[in-house]
Parts: sequence; C-alpha cells; structure tokens
Amino acid sequence: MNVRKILPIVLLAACLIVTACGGGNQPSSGGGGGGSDSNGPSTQSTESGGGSSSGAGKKIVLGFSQVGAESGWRTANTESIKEAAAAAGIELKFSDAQQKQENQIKAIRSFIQQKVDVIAFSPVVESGWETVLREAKEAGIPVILTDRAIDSDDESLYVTFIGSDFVEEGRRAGRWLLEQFKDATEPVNIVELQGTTGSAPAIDRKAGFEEVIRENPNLRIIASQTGDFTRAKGKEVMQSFLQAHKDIDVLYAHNDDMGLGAIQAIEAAGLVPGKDIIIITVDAIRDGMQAAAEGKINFIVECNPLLGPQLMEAVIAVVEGREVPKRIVTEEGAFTSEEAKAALPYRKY
Ligand code: GZL
Repeated sequence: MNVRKILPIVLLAACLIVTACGGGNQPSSGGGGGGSDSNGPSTQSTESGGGSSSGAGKKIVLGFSQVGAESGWRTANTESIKEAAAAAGIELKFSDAQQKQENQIKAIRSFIQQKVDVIAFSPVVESGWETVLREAKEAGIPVILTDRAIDSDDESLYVTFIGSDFVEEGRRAGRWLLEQFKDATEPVNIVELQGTTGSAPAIDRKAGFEEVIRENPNLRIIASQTGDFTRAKGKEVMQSFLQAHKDIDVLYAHNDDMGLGAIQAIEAAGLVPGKDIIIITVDAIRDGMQAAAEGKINFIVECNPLLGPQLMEAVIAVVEGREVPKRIVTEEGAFTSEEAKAALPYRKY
C-alpha cells in the first residue's frame, strides 16, 4: 500500500479523533493570561487559549465578584474558581470586593458594561441585591450565585445557586455536641463566634445549631458575637468572652479561622483548647484540620470551597442554553479529632 495514498486519510481521521475526544471544554495548552485592572479595588482578567466558546468561536467571558480574602476557605475557593476557568478555557474577569457589598455591586455593574456572557458572585450578605440583579436581567446577562445565597423572593434574578447547606452544617455541629453532653446534669455554657453579620452562613449555621441543641435545656449559649470570619477578630472577641465569663465549657465558631484565633486567646489565658474548652468549628481547611488532629478542635464540620468545576459546568450549560437545576448542593462531611488526623494527608485545601 503506497503510504502517500493513505496519508491524507490518516491525517483526516486523526483530526476527527482529536476533535471528538477534545470537546469544547478541554484544557488548552495555553497557561493563564496576565491580569489587567479594568475596575474596582482589585479586578483581573485571566484567560487561556482554546476552550469554551459562546458561539462563532468567541471565548466565553465570565465576570466573577468574590467576597474577599478573609479566610483560608476563601483563598481555596478563589484558587478553585481560577483554576477551573483556565482549565475550561473561559476568560475570567475576577474582582475581590474586600468584604464590602458596595464593591460587589460596582463590579457587577462593570461586568454589565463590559457585556460579559455570564456573571457569578458569592454575595457577602443576603440582602440588597435586587436592584443590581434586575440591571443584569435587563441587560440579558444570566447570573449564577456561588457559595452564599441571597434573600430575594424573585428567583428569576439568578439561574442557579451552587453552595453548601449551611443550616445542615449547623445541625451537624449541634448533633455532635448533643451527643457529647447527653448525660449532662449541670448547665453547659456555650460561647459562639458568628460569621459576618447578615451573611447566609452566619444566619444559617446559627439557626441549624440552635435548632438541634434546643433538645437539651442544659446546653445554653451564654454569649454570641460576630468575629467576621477572620482569625484576628476571632481572637479579639474570644478574649472578651474569657474576661466576661469564667465558666465557658464550649466554643462554637462559624469557621476555622475564628476558631484558630480563639485558640490563641484560650492558650494566652492559660487554658487548654479542646480540653478546658470544647471547640467546634466549620470549614475543615488545612490549618483547622491540623488543629483538630492535635486535639485543639474537637469536631470540625466540612464546608467544601472547591466550587470551581461545578461553576464552570453551569456557566457552559447556561451559554449553551441547557437546563441547570435551580439549586446545586455541594457534598461535605465532618471530622472528629481522630478522623481529622487520618484525613489530613489527603486533603486538597
Ligand atoms: C461558607 C463561606 C464562609 C466560610 C468562611 O461557604 O461563605 O466564608 O465558612 C468564609 O471561612 O469566610
């Protein structure tokens, strides 16, 4: 068989095979592009070659407004979104709001002006979004909520909400504590470090926890205050709790970072975290899991930050006009100290 005759057929077949296996969303050879400030306190555009298109070969452009960089969870969430956008070949316009709602609103308006294909964001608080989301709707730009929800009744303002069930996370924390103190005959004094005031995780983690511990009247929250999800504020508020109350038995912190800050305050007060004061936190980031493995955190509820791949799948589906469920709940678990020690080597964040 003359090789010259079959070469064109082989090349054509090879092209067909590559196209069939590659699909529209395969990682391209290009790496992430450079950043450029287009608006807001810190906005950058990153893109990679090839990948997903919004028709006529044009690359999908996603505008994403992130809450900030307040915690280890947020850092892991941002990394997941940037990596998943690059892998999907989606051009990402990323804005960090530094935990200010007005910065998120400004970024969303900028994305509308830039006529991005899709807008996604993690709402720093639940309320105050309807005006700007109506502007996105009037501009014909679909909106995806990730991580945190909004309290609007108008579900037409967003296509889907991808994130955890924070009420269930609070219930998980409550159920473990209920079991630990099921035979308690004396009051069990709990102090609570709440997340950012008005945010969905702070509201819902509190609600879920209280719903469960209500079953045992000995379990009582004697102090509750926001630590804004940060390590520094968590330490500061725990110091004030320790000064005001000499009989604290349990700390329930809405995230690991506040719990880790509180541990510094507890140790500075000459107490042993995990023994003198039982500690429950939420997130299960690496530093939290390390503290749990050391017995300083007794129970840690997981809140999965790796939402990037699910977000990009939803973005592509929306652009391609495919149906997307209104609610996509992320899978997650919880760890005792022993379980955290065993899981730590395999954790991605
Ligand atoms: C939860 C996320 C919360 C984390 C905190 O999905 O919104 O915000 O629990 C983060 O660590 O700051």
